[in-house]
Amino acid sequence: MKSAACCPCPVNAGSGRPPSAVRLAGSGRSQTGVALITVLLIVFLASVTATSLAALQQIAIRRSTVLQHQQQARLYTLAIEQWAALVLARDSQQNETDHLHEEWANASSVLPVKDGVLSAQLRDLQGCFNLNNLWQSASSASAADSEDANPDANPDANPENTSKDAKDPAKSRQDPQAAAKEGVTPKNPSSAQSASDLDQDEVKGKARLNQAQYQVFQRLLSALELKPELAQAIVDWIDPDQDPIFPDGAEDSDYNVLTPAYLAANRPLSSVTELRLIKGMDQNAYDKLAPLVCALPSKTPLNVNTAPAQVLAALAEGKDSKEMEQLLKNRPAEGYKNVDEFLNAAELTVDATLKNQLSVATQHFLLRAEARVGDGRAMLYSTLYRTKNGVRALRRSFGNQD
Ligand SMILES: [Ca+2]
Ligand SMILES: [Ca+2]
Repeated sequence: MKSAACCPCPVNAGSGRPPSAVRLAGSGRSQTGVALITVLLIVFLASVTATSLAALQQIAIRRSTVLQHQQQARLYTLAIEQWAALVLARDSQQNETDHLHEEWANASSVLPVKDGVLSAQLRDLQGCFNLNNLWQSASSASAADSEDANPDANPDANPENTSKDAKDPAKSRQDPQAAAKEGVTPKNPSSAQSASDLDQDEVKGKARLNQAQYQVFQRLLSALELKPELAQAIVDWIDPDQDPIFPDGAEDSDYNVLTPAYLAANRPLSSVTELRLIKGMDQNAYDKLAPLVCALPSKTPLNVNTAPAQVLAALAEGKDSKEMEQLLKNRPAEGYKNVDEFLNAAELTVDATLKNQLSVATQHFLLRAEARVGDGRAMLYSTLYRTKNGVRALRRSFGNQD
C-alpha cells in the first residue's frame, strides 16, 4: 500500500478548485476567442465577396455599355453608306461626268449625333490604275474585239494609230522584234502550256494580255523608279495559266519554293495588299505603287478628271508628272466634258484602244465611314458600284480597308 507522501501532488492542488473546473474555465476563454476570430473572418470574407461582386457588376455594366455603343456606331456606318448611295445616285441624275469639285468628292464632313459624331469620305476608285485591267477576261476581250471591229463605235479613233499587232498577241509572239518594240516579251515557249494552245485561245478572242494597259503600267513603274519588269510578275499572278512571262514572270514554281510556300493566285487581285505576295515587290516598291493603283473586280476605264498626275503622265511616252501637275492646276472647275477635251488640253496622243479605256465618269467609289458613339467606335470601308439602276455595295470591310 502506497503512502500519501510518496504520491505526486497535483499541480493545482493548492488552488482549492478541482482540476476539471480549471480546465473548463481555460477552454471557455479559448472558445470565445476562436468564435470571435471566426466571426471576423466571415465578415471579412463577406466584405471581400461583396466588393468583388460589385466590381464584376461594374465591369459587366461597362462592357455592355461599350458593346451597345459599338453596335450603335456600326449601324450608323451602314446608315452613312445609305446616305452615300443617295448622294451618288443624285449626282448621276445631275450630270454624266464626275470630277473632284462635285458634292460626293467634298462629302468629308463631320455630323454630330446624340452622344457621338459621324464622318464620311468618298473616293473615286477609277482615278487610280486598275491592276486587273492588265488581263482581259474572255468577255471583256470579246467586247474589245467588237469595239475594234466596229469603227463607228468610236468615230474619233484613228486607224493609223491603232496597232493591230498590239491587240493581237498571237502576231506579236510570232514576231519577237515587234513584241519587244511593243514592250512585251512573249511567253516562254518551253513552258507547260504549248504556244500553239495559247495561240488557239487568243485567236478565238479569249482571255489575253491587255497590251495598252500593260504599256501604261510599265511607264508608271519607270516613272516611280521601279523596275518595269515587275509588270510581268503581276500579270502572271493574275492570268489563269501556269506559263511565266520571260524573263521576269513568276508562277507557282517560283512561289512554292518559298517559306512558307504558296501558289500564284491566277485570278484578278482582290486587294492591292495582295501585291506584297508577288515576286520582286519589296516594301519600297509597294509604298510607291499602292497609292496609285487599285484592284477593282472588273475592267474599268480610267477617269481622267480624278486621276493623279503620275497615272495621267503614264498614258503616253515622253510625258512627266510635273507637266501633268501643271495641267491639273488649270483643269476646268467642272472637269473635262469628254476624253477628247482632256487629250487636247494635255497634248496627248493615244491610240484608239487606249482611248476607249479612258473616261470622264466613274462607277466605282470607295466610302470611308466612321462613327463614334460614347465609348464605341466603328469604321466601315465600302466599295460602291453605281449604275443607271442605282448604287449597291460590292464589298464591305469593317475596321480596316482590306
Ligand atoms: Ca457627277
Ligand atoms: Ca498565272
